Amino acid sequence: AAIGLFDSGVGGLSIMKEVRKLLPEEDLIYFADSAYCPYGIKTPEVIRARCFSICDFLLKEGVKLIVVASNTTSVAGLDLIRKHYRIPIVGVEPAIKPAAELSRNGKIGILATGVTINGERFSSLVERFGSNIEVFTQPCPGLVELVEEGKLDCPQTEALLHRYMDPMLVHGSDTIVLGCTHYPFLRSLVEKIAGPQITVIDTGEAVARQVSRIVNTLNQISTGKQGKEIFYTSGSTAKVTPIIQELWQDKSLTVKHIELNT
Ligand code: DGN
Repeated sequence: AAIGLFDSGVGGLSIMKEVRKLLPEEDLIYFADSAYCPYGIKTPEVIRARCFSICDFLLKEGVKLIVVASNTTSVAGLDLIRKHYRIPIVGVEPAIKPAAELSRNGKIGILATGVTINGERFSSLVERFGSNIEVFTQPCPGLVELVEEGKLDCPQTEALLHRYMDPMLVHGSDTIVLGCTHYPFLRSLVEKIAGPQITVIDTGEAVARQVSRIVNTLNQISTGKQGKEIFYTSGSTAKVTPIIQELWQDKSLTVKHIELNT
């Protein structure tokens, strides 16, 4: 059985890359809900309804584990879908704990979507791990859309990132958290703006380790074969295919369109 991952768009591929590194033999099914992207401007009710439709679909495809490869979606729907389904469901959250441990001056900056930052899950994370440090949070409208368009390294993206990062740099943050799964694809620009003294972190590897631990407890016999990837989108394949090909670094991969009603 495969592992299913989903996001509002292509951002969750940053998590899937790390999962692939740790679990080369697993089949991976990715669902990009591009017709509903970005989730950041949707109501929690809409996001939850999408979660149920997508999880139902992934279960029909026979997955044994689902990764909610989006911070925004984890805030809005993770608890609910965990109660509803029997298979293990892994969510993602901004790496506040590792950032607090890494920071030398006790100041960290967090880039994420508004839904993530305003969520209860986020404030409890800050309370748990950020009580001794100064946390500068910055919602970043527009960044997800730029990644969806494949504008990973262009003046427009750089200018917007500057606008979002400058205040936290002035604040003196020495550690910056990429709190949205789309942002690791902007890592080189973020690092360029931040400069060499600043540490930039994301959660991909930690999530992949957790997925790997769970998969190992499901004790299935290893196949010894390279796992396959299957990509689906609810949006236009003509638009989504080139960007998934670029981010997954495989110009020959195909993306299937699937309409999921809520
Ligand atoms: N990739 C999602 C996240 O990690 O929050 C954001 C997606 C969105 O549509 N806002």
